[in-house]
Amino acid sequence: MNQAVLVLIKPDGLKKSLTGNILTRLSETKLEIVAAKMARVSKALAEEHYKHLKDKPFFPEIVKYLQGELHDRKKAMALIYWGEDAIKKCRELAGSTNPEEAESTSIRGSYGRITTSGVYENVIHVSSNEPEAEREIKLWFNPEEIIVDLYPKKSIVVKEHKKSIWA
Ligand code: IDP
Ligand code: MG
Repeated sequence: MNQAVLVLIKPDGLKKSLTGNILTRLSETKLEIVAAKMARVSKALAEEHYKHLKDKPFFPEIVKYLQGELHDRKKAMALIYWGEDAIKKCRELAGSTNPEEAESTSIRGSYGRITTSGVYENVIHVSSNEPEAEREIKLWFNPEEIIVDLYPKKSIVVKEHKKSIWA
């Protein structure tokens, strides 16, 4: 069954110059990349992304982590992979949430660490199931940024909408 999955290269992955390595590892899946961008991560976006974890003691730290506040990098790379069993394939390559428990050859096992304050810095996010993938993809991307039609969309006419164009 074809699926879409959101993959984020988190700020530690960017700071450690792991983008190329991570994309190379993910290319083993033979999945198609249907969207990709560098994204600024506001507090609101990070809180919404991790809203299912808002009661956890580590919630404030992972919000700061995703925002880039722990790595002096206020950005993340967001990608959508699409194809057969995309979620399972990408999560397998990513490895377990705790980088110390992740298989050593997985992306998190290879590059992740646990900080002294206890945050699992695991370099990559992968959606955990189809409803979460849909929720996260709609949070991170607009329909026109994705080169295939993933979910129903609608056209609206926006009046006096301020936007930047090339000068
Ligand atoms: P996942 O990223 O493997 O789907 P989630 O449970 O969704 O794991 O947690 C989101 C992120 O929060 C993890 O990737 C990790 O960075 C962090 N995290 C999760 N559980 C813990 C924990 O017990 N201690 C510290 N950080 C954690
Ligand atoms: Mg998760």
